[in-house]
Amino acid sequence: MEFGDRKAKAEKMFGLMDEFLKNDPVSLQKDILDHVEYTVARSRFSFDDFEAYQALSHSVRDRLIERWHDTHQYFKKKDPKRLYFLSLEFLMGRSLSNSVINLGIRDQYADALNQLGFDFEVLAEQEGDAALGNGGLARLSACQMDSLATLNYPAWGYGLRYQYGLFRQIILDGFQLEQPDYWLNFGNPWEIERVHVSYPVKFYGTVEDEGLNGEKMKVWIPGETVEAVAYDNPLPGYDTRNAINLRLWAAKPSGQYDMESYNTGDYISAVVDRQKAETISNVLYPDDRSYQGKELRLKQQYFFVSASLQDIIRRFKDSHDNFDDFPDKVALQINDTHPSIAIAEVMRVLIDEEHLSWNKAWDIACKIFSFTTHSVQPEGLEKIPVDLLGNVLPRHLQIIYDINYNFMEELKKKIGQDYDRLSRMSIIEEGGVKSIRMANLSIACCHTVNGVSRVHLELLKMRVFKDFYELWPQKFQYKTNGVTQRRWMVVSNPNLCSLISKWLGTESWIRNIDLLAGLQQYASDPDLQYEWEMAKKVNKMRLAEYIETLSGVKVSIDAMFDVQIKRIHEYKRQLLNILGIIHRYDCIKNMEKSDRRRVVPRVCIIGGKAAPGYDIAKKIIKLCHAVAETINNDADIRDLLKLVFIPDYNVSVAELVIPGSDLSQHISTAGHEASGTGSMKFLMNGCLLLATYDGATIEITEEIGADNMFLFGAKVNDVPALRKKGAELKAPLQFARVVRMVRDGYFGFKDYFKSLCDTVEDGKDFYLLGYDFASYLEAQAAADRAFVDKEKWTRMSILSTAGSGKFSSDRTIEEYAKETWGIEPCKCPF
Ligand code: T68
Repeated sequence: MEFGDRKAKAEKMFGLMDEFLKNDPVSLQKDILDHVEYTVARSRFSFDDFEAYQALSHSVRDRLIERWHDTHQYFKKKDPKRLYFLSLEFLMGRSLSNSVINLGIRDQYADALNQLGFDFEVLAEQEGDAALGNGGLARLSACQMDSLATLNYPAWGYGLRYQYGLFRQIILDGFQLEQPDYWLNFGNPWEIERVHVSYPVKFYGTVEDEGLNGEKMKVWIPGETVEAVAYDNPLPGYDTRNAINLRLWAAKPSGQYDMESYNTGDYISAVVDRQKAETISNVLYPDDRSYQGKELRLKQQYFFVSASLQDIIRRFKDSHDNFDDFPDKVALQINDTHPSIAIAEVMRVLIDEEHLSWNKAWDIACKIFSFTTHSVQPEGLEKIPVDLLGNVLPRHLQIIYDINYNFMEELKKKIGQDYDRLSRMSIIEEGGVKSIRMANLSIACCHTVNGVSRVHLELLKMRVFKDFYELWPQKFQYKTNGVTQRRWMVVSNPNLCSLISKWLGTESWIRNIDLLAGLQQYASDPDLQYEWEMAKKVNKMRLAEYIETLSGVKVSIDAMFDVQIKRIHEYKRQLLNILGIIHRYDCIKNMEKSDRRRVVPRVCIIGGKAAPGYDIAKKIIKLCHAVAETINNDADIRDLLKLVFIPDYNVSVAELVIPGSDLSQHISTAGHEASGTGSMKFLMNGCLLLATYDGATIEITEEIGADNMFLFGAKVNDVPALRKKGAELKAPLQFARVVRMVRDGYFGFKDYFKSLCDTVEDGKDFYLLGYDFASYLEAQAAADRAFVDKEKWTRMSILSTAGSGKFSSDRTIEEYAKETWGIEPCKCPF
C-alpha cells in the first residue's frame, strides 16, 4: 500500500475510534449485552451467570486493551530502559475483580450489573484461578507485576502458558488426591492469542565447526524445532493509564515439516510426532522442593527463555543497529535459577548469530542479568546433568564449559590453587552424576544476586554462597519481599478498606501504603475499635459459611480463627501445629468440667497442597483429617475446639480466608524460610501473627514491635548448635505424650503414621519440633490471654495493619528498580 493510502486509512480508522469506551451505566450494559450476543453467542434474553461473567470480562478486557495499547505506544516512543522479568511460574489467581479495581471502574460495573439484575460478586465467583505456579515464588511474581504496572515501570513479564496449572487437590477419606487443572477448558478472556508473534525454538542435534572468512565458527545443527506462540495477558496498574504485558508462550508444532517422513508415506506418525511438540507447555511441575534433572523440565526452561530472548532482541533491533546500547536498554531478571539457561542463550545468540566476540558478548551478559534466589537449602539448588544438557542443548553445554573455564582461570588468579574451593565454586559439579550448577552459573554472570529478606542474605553470605560472597561481596544484596495491597486488601477485604479510607480521610494508601501508619494514632479509639471488630465479624461469617459448605462443620464466629495456610512442608511445621492442637484437645479432655469455661474457643484452620511425590507431607494432611475427625465429633469438646482442613488451597481461597482470620501461624524452623509472604497478607488484614524468628518475620517484628505478635522458638543462630546435640536434646514430656497418642493409634491409622512420628523422635527431629514445643505452647497461651481482652486484641490488630506498609511489593519494586535494574518510571499520559 502506498504511503498516502496508508495515511488516509489510518486517519479514517482514528476517526472511528477517536474516543475511549465509556463507563456510564448504559454504555457498560450495552457492551456487556453485545458481548453476550456476539462473543459468547448467547441470546441476550437467555444467559446464565457463567455466560454473564464471560461477557462482563470481555467488556472489561476491551477497556484494558485500550490502555495497554496506549502504554506500549508510549513506551515505544520514549524508548526507556526496559525490564524483562523471566519466571517459569506466575500465580495470577483471578483477574476480573483486580482489573476493575485497578482500572477504577468497579462501582460503575456493579451499578450497571445491578440494573440488569446481576450481582458483581456473584459473577466474579464464576472465574477460575490461573494457577501457573506452585507457591510463594510464583505468587511473588504476580504481586511484583502488579507493582511494576502501578508504579509505571516499563516492564514485561515472560513465562510459560501451561495447559494444566497446579493440580487440584481432592481429599478422599482424608488423603490428598491430585486432579489435573485443565484451566483453559472454558476459554480465558484475559489472554490474547498472538498467532503472528511466534518464534522457532530448537533442540537436540549436533554442533559442527565451520570456517567463515577465515574465522572458526561453531554451528548448531538442531534436531527438532518447536514453535513458540505468544499469549498476551494485559495487566493494569492502579490509578494510572499504564497497563503492562505478561507474555506467556505456548508450544505448537513447527511449520517446518519433516518432509522426509511425509514423503515416505508415514503420514500418521509424522503428524503424531509434530503434535508431541505441544507437550512442552502442557504441564506445570508440581514440586517446589527438588530438581530431578528431567528432560521435559529443561525443555520448558529453554523453550520460554529462547522465545523471550528472540522477542526482546527483535524489539531492540527495531531501533538499534548494533548491541553497544543493549545494556542501557535491557535489564533481564532471572527469577530463581529456573530461567538461568538464558545466560548461555544470550552468549550463543550474540556470538553465533550476531557474530560478536566472546569478550564483548560476555561483557554484555554480565551487565544485563540480575538474579534473585528464593531458597535457603544448598541441596535445594538446581543442577542439570551434563549428559542431559549436552543432548538437549549441545551448543549451550559448550558455552557453559567455556564460561566455566574462564571463571576458573580468573578465580585461580585471585585465590591460588585452593582446589577444594575451586571445586565448590565451579559451575560443573564432578562426581556420580556430572552436573551443571545453575546457581553458580547465575552468580558468575549476574551483576547482582538478591536474597528475599535480610536474614536470607545473611544465610547466603555465611552458608549457601559463602565462597562467592568472599569473592564478590558487592554483588550480594537483598530486597525484602512484599505483596500487593491491591489484591490482598482492596480486592479481598473491601469492608476493612472502606473503614481504613474513612479513618485516614483518603484512599491514597492504596497507592502509597506508608499512609497506613496514620492508623496508629487511633489504635485505642473505641469507635475505630468497634468498627474494626465489626468488619472482622462480617469476614468471619463469610468464612464460617464457606467452611460449613465445604466440610459440614459448623463453627462459632466467637471462637478465635487460627489459620495456617501454605504449601505443606516439613520445615513449615504444620505437624507442630497439629501436635499443638492434640495437646489442646488432651488438656480439655482432662480438665474438670467447671474449668472448661475458662478455655478460649478456637477454630483451627489448615490448608495447603503437598507435592504429589512428598510422602511425609501427604501424611501430615492425613493426620490433620484424622485428628479433626476425632475432635469435631467429640461431644465433650463442642465449640471449644474445632479443626478444619480447607481443601484445594489457592489464591482465591486465600482471598477469602485471610480477611476472616484472627491469628495466623508462620512457624518454620528458624533459618529455613527465605522470606515468607503469607505473613504479610495476614498482617495487612489485621490478623495477629504467631511466628518464629525466621525470614521476613524478623523484619515484621521490627516494624510492629514484638509486643504486637506472639513469637517463640529457636533463633537462626541457635539452630546449628541445637542440631549438633542430637539425641541429647530431649523433647518435653507434653511433646512425647502427643506424639505417643498418634503412635498408639488414638486417631487411627497407626501403621500409616509411624514413619511420620519417626521424623520427630529425639535425635532425628531435624526441624526441632520437640525443642520448640514448650515455647510454642507458651506463645499459644499468650494468644489466648490476649484474645479474651478484646480491647487489647483489637489494638494489636489495628497496629498490625498500621505497621504493614514496609511489606508492600511497591516498596520491593522501587528498591529493585533503583538498586538492581536501573529503570525509571515511564508514565503514559491520560
Ligand atoms: C519461596 N520459594 C520461599 N519456591 O520458600 C519463600 N522452588 O520463603 C519466599 O517467600 C518465596 O519463595 C518468595 O520469595 C518458593 O516458592 C518454589 O515455589 C519453587 C518452585 C520450583 C522449584 C523450586
